[in-house]
Amino acid sequence: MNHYRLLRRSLAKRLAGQGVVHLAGGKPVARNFDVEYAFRQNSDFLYVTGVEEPGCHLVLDGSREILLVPRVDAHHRVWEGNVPGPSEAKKLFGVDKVMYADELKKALRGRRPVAASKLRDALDELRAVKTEGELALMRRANAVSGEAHAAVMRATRPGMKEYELQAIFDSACVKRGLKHLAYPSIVAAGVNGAVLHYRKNDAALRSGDLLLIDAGAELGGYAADITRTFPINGKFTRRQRDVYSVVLEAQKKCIARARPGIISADLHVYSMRVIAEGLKDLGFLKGDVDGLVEGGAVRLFYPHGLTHMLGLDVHDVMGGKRRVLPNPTKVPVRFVAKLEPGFVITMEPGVYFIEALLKDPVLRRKHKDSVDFAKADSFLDFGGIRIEDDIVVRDGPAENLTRVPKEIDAVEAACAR
Ligand SMILES: [Mn+2]
Repeated sequence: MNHYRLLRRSLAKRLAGQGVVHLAGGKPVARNFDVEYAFRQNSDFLYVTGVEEPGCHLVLDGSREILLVPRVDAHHRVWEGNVPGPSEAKKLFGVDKVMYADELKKALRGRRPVAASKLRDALDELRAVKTEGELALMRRANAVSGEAHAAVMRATRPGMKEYELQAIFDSACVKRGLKHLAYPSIVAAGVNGAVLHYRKNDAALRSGDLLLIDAGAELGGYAADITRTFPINGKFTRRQRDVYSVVLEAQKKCIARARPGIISADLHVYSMRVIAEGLKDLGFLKGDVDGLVEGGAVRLFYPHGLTHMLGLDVHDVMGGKRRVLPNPTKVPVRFVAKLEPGFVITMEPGVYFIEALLKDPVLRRKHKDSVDFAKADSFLDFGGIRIEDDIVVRDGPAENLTRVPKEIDAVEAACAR
């Protein structure tokens, strides 16, 4: 409870003298008659309350904190069971006062609300730097999600379907009390690994192929976002090992460089350089590394970002207007910020053999001197490799929240049966 009160105080302090803060919690969304989508609380509301019930409001007026909860009738209790009433909610959530949600007008009467843009920016600024209370939740979300990844590696056999692995992941999280995933799981065997947002998860697993799984659960709304790629039959082939080593090297080097003051976009370009060098050594790329990065040839194999913020949203707030920087690099990057202690970010380089890019006639012409397309074409059955960990930027080396095996020997051992 202290943890949420601390965050409410920080928010109120940041907006002192600018009016009253009103945050509305989420409302249930109808799926069809009498059925609602699984409720997920609004992230800003969750951030300062920890309240996972729908239909609530928070009013912060100076140091006074009012939580407003829905007024429920006997009919509601028959169907939904008990909902904490005012006195119970006051104790449960540690606020000064609890009112009913239908009294919102009364709670706000005569008070000037903070401008929406000011409130947005204050929340973006605060949410970017995680407190120790938040980090404790994120550590646990990662530990449980990591155990679920290990369970998937252990259980994977040729002949299974992707959705069976999805079920193993879900079940491992739910069994440990984490009932909600942070995002829909990507479970991609073989060529499906080259579809960046693959969601079908219904193909059969073939011996000799790789399995890419990008999945994470959330705790108190805080997300884990983890990707591993491993051999379906438990042993990497030579060419899988070669490409995997390039991605792993890029990931480890970027984690080692993720220190306060580093600009995230520069780190992304650095990851492109490491991958360009690796793909050059393997014969996919030709020419000097600067040209491969700036000319975009490496993006044919690594077409996504290296990192994003992680928190209550899996692609979390980017830190508020104060932190927005012009992109200092020549490559398009969405997340451009100077890293600060307390940022939680992902590190997720990848290499893919994507038919839509490698067979594009315009791209083939443009990059004909930089890419060995005959060699790349021979890998169109390969799929892709991504390795993603979640790290906390610290004054010293980053803290890695993700403990799932990723070294080649460790992955093979985790897959052993
Ligand atoms: Mn991610």
